[in-house]
Amino acid sequence: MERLIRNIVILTGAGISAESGVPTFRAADGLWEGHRVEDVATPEAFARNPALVQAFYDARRAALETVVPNPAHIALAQLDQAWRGNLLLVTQNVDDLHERAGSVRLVHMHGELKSAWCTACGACHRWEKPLADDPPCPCCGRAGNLRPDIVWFGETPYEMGRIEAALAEADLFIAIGTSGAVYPAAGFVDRARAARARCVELNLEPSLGSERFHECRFGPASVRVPELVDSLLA
Ligand code: BJW
Repeated sequence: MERLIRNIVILTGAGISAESGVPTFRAADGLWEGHRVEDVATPEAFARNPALVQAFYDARRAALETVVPNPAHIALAQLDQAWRGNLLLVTQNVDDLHERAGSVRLVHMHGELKSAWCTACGACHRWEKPLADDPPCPCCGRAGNLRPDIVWFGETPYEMGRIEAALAEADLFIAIGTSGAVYPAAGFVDRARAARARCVELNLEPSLGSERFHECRFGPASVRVPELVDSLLA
């Protein structure tokens, strides 16, 4: 007998924002073209050359103003609004397209471009301006300590307790547009399987973890996600 679906956990990666014009990480022409992302997205790389890293994130933060949510973000927001059971949308993305589409039950496990944190006092601030000119922290007033609120390699992702709790109760786990190259997110499918959830992957092509899913549907997120949401709400 098929299990009744009440609790849904959705994991999104860079692929869901690709059709909005936000580059992915590991494509041939991706964001870190010519570099291994594991070598550059680290606290050590920031310590070596803070000006370069700040300029890179300033440019990506500014570029958010030129992109809009696509039908995949919009469909997930409709699901969030209509679904009466538990739902948690966990995004690895640092863009703000899920919230601009209207998703509310949302966790940014790898941080956000539009947030800055002060390494002197620990405060986090919503941030839409550049950081390269070393502005003072609005909380402690000290300059030169604000960094992008991005989870780099070796740092702890946000809200892991909430995510683990949702995975332990999941009936349905859906991974969308993620390569399965980065842990702990790449291991969520195993947590969901341990909870006996049905696991569905939506991706343009097979990911590193495809064989761990019960079902894979290949194609652009802007098509596959609205299809799946329609079937869940039918
Ligand atoms: C489409 C599409 C379309 C295209 N439609 N699809 C084992 C267990 C735990 C940790 C580790 C482990 N082994 C190693 C680690 C450590 C490390 C790690 O994973 N290393 C790997 C290299 C092996 N992980 C960490 O350090 C993490 N922290 C950590 O583990 O702390 C310990 C801890 C764990 C748990 C609890 C408590 C403590 C931190 C990882 C931080 C990752 N940060 C980054 C960079 C941010 C900087 C920046 O933005 O510039 O986050 S890495 C980068 O990769 C970014 C992304 O969020 C992340 C995932 O990438 P994503 O989204 O999958 O993108 P792509 O480009 O790889 O794939 C795109 C996909 O879309 C492809 O599949 C396409 O086919 C598809 N696609 N167009 C549908 N139109």
